[in-house]
Amino acid sequence: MFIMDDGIRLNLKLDMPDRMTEGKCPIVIVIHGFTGHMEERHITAVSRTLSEAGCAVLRADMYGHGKSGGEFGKHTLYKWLTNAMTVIDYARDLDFAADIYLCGHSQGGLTVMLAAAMKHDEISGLIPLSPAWMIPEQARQGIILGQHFDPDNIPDVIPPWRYTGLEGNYLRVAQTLHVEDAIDRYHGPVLIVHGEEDGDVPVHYSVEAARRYRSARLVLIPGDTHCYDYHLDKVTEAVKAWISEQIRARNPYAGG
Ligand code: FER
Repeated sequence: MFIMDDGIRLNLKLDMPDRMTEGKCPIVIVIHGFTGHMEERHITAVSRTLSEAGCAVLRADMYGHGKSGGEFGKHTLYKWLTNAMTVIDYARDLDFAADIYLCGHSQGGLTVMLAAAMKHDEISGLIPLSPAWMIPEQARQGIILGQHFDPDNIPDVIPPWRYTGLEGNYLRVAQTLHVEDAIDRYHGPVLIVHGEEDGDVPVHYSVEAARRYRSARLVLIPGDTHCYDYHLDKVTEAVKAWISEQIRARNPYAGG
């Protein structure tokens, strides 16, 4: 289904939980990474696990990605953030939605970290998966996707690499974001999962984020990559255990 975000069409997919009691359930918004989309293997696996654990799951394609509107080359983190806020508002207005959780992978993990800070009063828990929260810091240092650029003279189009056509405005926006402030503004429970052999986002960023959040659990997956090529089952296991604890903690008298 599609919803509109100020003229941009956002592709959403809602899956209801396997079991539902009393007509209400938690809802988890799940956001893919840079160049990703909602049907990627790791996104669908985590979403499925959340449904099995009793959550409604709302997957969303962000601006310039998947089946949503906008051009890839014109996407920025500001656009993804306003998209995320629109999706959160949509979820909040669903009549079966109880608590709202956010989950995102990589650049989607960064997005949900920032969105949770903005909507800290509405978000019951946060699941950044291998979050790429170094993007703003590296944009200030002059690094993107492992390539160097002059951070004070940003080109109109980011020098060609694996992905073509990404405009310099992506970097100008990223340079303004300060993720530490966002971490400090969110006090709810957090689960961070990261593969120890991640070649795209170094694992130490998650160690640092988990230390900085007021209430975080960190699950590191030995031998695994950025998109969990080897141990996706360990990711879903960690997510299932954590979300079940959150649901139980918030509904102490519920059965099951
Ligand atoms: C970068 C490192 C990682 C970057 C993006 C990522 C755009 C994100 C990857 C992902 O979302 O999977 O320098 O710059």
